[in-house]
Amino acid sequence: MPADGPQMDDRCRPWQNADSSSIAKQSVRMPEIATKPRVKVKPQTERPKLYKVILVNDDFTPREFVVTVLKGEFKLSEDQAHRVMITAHRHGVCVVAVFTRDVAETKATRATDAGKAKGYPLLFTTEPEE
Ligand code: TYC
Repeated sequence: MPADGPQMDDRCRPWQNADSSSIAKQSVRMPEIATKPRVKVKPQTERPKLYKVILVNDDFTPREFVVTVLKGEFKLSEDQAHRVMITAHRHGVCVVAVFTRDVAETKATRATDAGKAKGYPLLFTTEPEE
């Protein structure tokens, strides 16, 4: 072994290879322009996905109780709550409102549980917006 320590074999230094036609030499050349500068700025905040809370009709829950739950849990006015209730009653379902996933699921569960506590089959579900 030489006095100044171990030596690299010439094959480990392709940039010093005497053969100028070798692919090895070309592959280590730095590009003249490394990267194109980014012009458009990516928005730093992405809008969260939204979820619909859906009121499902049934034959047993009293209309006025549905209205009370809609006013209490979803902060609808008497008029808004009555319209949502009557739409579900006539069509089977009605979208109550849209929220982020956590809020939608929490409100749907609380509203469904309010019916359950009174022995009613009242049901609120959630589904992602398109
Ligand atoms: N259909 C119920 C009745 O006639 C009232 C009702 C409306 C229940 C909407 C649930 O999501 C509902 N008493």
